[in-house]
Amino acid sequence: MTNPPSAPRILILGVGSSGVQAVAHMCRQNPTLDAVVIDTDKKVLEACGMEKIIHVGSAVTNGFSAGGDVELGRQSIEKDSSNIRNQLRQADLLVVIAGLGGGTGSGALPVITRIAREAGTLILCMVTMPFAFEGKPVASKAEGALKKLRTHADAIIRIPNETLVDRADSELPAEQVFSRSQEVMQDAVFALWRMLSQNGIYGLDFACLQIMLRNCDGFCHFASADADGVGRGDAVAKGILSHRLLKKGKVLEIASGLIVGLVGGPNLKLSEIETVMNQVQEKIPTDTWVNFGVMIDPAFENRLTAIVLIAEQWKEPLVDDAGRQMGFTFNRQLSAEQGQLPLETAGKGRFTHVDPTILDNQDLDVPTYIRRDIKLPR
Ligand SMILES: Nc1nc2c(ncn2[C@@H]2O[C@H](COP(=O)(O)OP(=O)(O)OP(=O)(O)O)[C@@H](O)[C@H]2O)c(=O)[nH]1
Ligand SMILES: [Mg+2]
Repeated sequence: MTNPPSAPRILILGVGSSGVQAVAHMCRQNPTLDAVVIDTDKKVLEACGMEKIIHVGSAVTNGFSAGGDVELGRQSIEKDSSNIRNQLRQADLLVVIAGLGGGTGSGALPVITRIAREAGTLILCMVTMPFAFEGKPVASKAEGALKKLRTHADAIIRIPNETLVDRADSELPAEQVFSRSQEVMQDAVFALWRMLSQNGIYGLDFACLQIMLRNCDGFCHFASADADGVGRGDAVAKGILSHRLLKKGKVLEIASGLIVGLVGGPNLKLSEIETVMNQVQEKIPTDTWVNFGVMIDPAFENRLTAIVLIAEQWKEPLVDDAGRQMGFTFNRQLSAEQGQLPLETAGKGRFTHVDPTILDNQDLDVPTYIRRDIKLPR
């Protein structure tokens, strides 16, 4: 699954122990995926079987996990940020995968997304939110990280662990339930790769994705449905409209942007494409930005798969890294123009009384984008 030369480079980053495991699982299914895993926990990295691993924070956690401490997770990644920056150099799209609620993933993700934004990379985060049984402190750590992520990520797909289980599932082996989030993320990653790197008969490309993600300024939702044989168009549409991850179709009603990718065999009919698209279109607001693509894959024979990526509107104000509210307002009309992050100079905090680093009459302690008055796009 390496990206063809003309295709955008998609880099998958697994962060923190569950992020490492999810990405290692994907790479076992498809070893050519371009992926790197990052953790504070040496044991997890050594056991994951991945080729590209980055161990962070050896001076902070001594090779152990961050033990649920978000601040230790943040410090660990800050100390090794140059390594991360190097990895991001050639990526057009960064897909960051983590479980929020622990120390490493929750502390590192806001830093990683900041670095990626500075590099101009399009950033999609896919994160699981804790089970209710993990308790309130874990939930609030995850929510805190999510708020910070919003500053720099172009889009975030949240997968609440709770939505992956029905009460009727409580007798299932835990391992089976836990691995469901890995499967959801894997479906989304493989679908994205297919959409962006294969030529369809009706195309979707990186620019479509970029326009939607850069303008959506909100949470995204992903779902896929699959059917075989006669009536497959109708079955796929019903699968999407009743999908658990789309809150049984309710998410479609608040979509501000929607991408639909259909993959079928050589006998895919126009009427089947219409069946899926019409049923989905009936559920979304009339001003939703919609784009779709169709791909023919001989291996699909009588099968039809639909994947949908839905951008939801943000309802809450943006906050910066320090948790302060920012004045960015969302323009619902999707356009190819980028907005700007309304960043202001923050105080130097505990470094207020430290001598500045002056070179060529410039204070290097002031971030470059402020010194040079560079507007950061979002
Ligand atoms: N669905 C699912 N979620 C998991 C699994 N393991 C962990 N999580 C979730 O991910 C969150 C973070 O856990 P980890 O990834 O282990 O934490 P970490 O980022 O490595 O942080 P530290 O271990 O504190 O350094 C947990 O609170 C869980 O909600 C798993 O196997 N399946
Ligand atoms: Mg861990």
